[in-house]
Amino acid sequence: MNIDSFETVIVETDLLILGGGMAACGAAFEASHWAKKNNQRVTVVDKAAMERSGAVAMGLSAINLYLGLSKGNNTIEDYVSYVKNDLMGIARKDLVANIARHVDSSVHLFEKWGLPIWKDDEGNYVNEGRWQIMIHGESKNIVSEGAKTALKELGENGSYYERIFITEPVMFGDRCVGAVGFSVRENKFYVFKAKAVLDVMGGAVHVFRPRSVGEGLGRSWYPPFNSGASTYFTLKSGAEMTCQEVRFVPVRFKDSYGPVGAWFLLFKSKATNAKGEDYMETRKAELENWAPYGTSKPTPTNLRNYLMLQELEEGNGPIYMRTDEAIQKLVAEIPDEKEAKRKMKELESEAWEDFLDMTVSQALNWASHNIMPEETPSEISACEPYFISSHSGASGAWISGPKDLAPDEHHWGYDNMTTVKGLFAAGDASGASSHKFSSGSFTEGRIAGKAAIAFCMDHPDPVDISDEQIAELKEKVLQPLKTFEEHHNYSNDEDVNPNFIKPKMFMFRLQKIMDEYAGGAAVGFKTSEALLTKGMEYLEYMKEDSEKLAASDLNELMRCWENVHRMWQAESHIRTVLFREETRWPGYYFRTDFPSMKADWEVFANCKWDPETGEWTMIKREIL
Ligand code: SFD
Ligand code: AMP
Repeated sequence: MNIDSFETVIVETDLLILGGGMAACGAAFEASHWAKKNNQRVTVVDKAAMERSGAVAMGLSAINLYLGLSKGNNTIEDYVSYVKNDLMGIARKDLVANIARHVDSSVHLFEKWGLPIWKDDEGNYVNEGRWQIMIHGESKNIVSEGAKTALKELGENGSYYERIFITEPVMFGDRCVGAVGFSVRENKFYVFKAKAVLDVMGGAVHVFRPRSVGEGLGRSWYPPFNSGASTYFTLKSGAEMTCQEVRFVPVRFKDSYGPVGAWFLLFKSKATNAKGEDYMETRKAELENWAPYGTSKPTPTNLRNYLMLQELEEGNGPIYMRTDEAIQKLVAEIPDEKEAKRKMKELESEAWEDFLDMTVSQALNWASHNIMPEETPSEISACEPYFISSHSGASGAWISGPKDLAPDEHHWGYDNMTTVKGLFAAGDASGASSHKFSSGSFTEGRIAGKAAIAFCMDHPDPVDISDEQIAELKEKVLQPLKTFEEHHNYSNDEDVNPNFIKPKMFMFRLQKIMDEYAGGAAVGFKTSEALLTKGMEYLEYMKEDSEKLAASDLNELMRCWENVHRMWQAESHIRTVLFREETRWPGYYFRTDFPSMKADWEVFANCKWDPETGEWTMIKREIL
């Protein structure tokens, strides 16, 4: 592919929203409202089609954040302490409270737009758990339609671009003034000029070696197409990051990655070892070692994992989700035989719908193994680590909180602005505000979208990006195509060539390093300074070899950049796990050289990369 054939497309806007997922749709909806009032332009850019992009591409079976404030079911303080406890004390109260106070209105919006939410006989939402309500799957179609409609109502001031892969931030001194990327369908290089940029490109998957292999390769819980673009974008702009060590290791139905929440919360199911013992009971003494968080209810997600890992280490696997016992128990509670039969039918369909709504491959796994959940338990296991701050992880950008809730140290002008002027973040791209899920990410996008429009109005001057800057970035972004073009005839197999490395091979090597040295699934999530330092050594070679990535077409060009983004996520993770000299989230990772929690590490571990010097700085930030 001849890179000279690439046209350069320049798009000017006011607010540039990078990503087309839940947070992006919230931002597009809210920002369009304020942009209309103030004659501002809003542009959304997604690497895929918004109806089917991001983590909610397959649909969801529940909305995992709804407080029911108007009904007095819960208070914002309840939710803040729940999140702080689940993350072993490490959370920004101001950010979590800001999302919690607005999220119910977003859910009501989804319902108004047509999302079918389960209702009981009195018309109340059916709760899966204290914070979670059940839905019938197709939320992303409905939410993206709402966002696109809002943009259309802006007329020519509203636009969205799909199938554009964003790679780099564009800086003007200490301010972010845009982004560059390329079409994954045509030979076009895109330059977006903007007064404010909102990074909402999701989390990172496949940084660690996945459990799935061969015919199952690519199967994961969080989507493989969220590849760390958010982290790379904010790091490269020089923004401060937080909680890069706080990965999320979800426990899932084995091999097909089906979620467990509905089984534990709605069906009240138990998980046991192969002998049928409930390890959350038999091992609860261990939780004392992680007080006060370990002894609070519910038990933090990582500690639920940890007790299960101890069972496996002692050879008591496999671990089973007792779907059979759960359903039979619910049916046994109904004395009337006819009513009990009707309930059994209802529970069977709810059990299958849970996965057909969200993780179809789990339903396929059951079908292909002749598993009837009401008769046969299913194996569950801890997956490979993910970087997703909207669930029970916390990694993302360090952002400004709301003036009325944040301590002075945590507010610097505009809600959700990073430490880089004009650059905002939300959803999985912003850190230390866990358990926001689809509804909370949408809501945080709304908060950031409104604040970013205010920033645009306070900075009315058009931004400029020089032709030299554009030429330099175009050269860099398209380099893998040039490398392939120059060398692919050297050998008779396009994938084996001493002059370059193909993206898939590059990814396999990165995943191997992270799995073996940074505490992946293969080593029981254990690591130490010695292992991490060795891992960093190998990452240095990866950085050198990334200069030799080769792409035979646009799809491989995207794969090249996805893996460069993953490599940066990997580095910020290793550096921060090294920096935090304690073990705070056993079940996510365990430092064998610092096997317990320490009071002097009850802080945020932040990091920063300096675009001028290429130096990394590690920073401790107080929990306020
Ligand atoms: O229970 C670029 N999530 C669930 N949330 C719920 O509320 N209920 C559930 O039931 C949930 N379950 C669940 C969930 C996720 C997954 C994968 C499964 C099951 C199987 C979590 C939510 O999905 C999650 O919290 C939000 O979606 C996070 O929102 P956001 O906006 O931070 O991320 P996104 O939606 O993935 O969007 C990212 C967008 O960025 C685009 N993108 N665009 C341009 N250039 C690039 N380089 C880009 N890189 C990425 C993507 O295309 C996407 O549009 S349960 O199991 O947790
Ligand atoms: P998951 O299916 O693991 O993605 O979880 C979905 C929702 O249920 C999230 O809000 C989890 O925090 C919650 N959840 C899952 N398992 C449990 C459990 N054992 N106890 C309490 N909450 C849980």
